[in-house]
Amino acid sequence: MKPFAFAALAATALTLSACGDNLGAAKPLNVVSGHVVMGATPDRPAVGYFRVQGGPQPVQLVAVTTDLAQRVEMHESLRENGVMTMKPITSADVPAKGELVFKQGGKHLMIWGINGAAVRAGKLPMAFVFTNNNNERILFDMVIKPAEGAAAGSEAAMDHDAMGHGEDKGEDKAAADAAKQ
Ligand SMILES: [Cu+2]
Repeated sequence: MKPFAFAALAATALTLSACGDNLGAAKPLNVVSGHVVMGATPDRPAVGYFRVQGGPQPVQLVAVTTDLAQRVEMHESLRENGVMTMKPITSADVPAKGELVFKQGGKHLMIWGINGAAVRAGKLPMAFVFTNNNNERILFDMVIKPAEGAAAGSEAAMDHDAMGHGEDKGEDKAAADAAKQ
């Protein structure tokens, strides 16, 4: 093959692959939105909600962390025998080209002891850790919102310390919340 012909072919291949990438429009794995709602009182945990856009491959979200809070847990709210309960989860699936949503009444973050400076700044920088690429970490600043008016059924309205441990007080409250719906 003559050098000129080789160069021409290589250029064609480059053009095609660039074009293919554009047409494929494969969206990358990413955190696209998210916010934190403060607890009704300072000793109550805040809750976090967010949306993850799935990439070309299915992955799992295995942790959400921050340096500016004492503790973060992933939870899932469930209705069992008419009673809302919640339990910690260790991972959540992000389907390929789909999405993972943490929202009120479903999967959510519980966040204890958010740093006062972060609250005043109105944002909490968080790292989302996934199973792909040796635990890819995606950073996202969660907007911090004040406590809601303790809406029935919201995680903020629940007694998280009692949830899932069979304590009577929390379950009675959850049952009362469930009955209102
Ligand atoms: Cu919870």
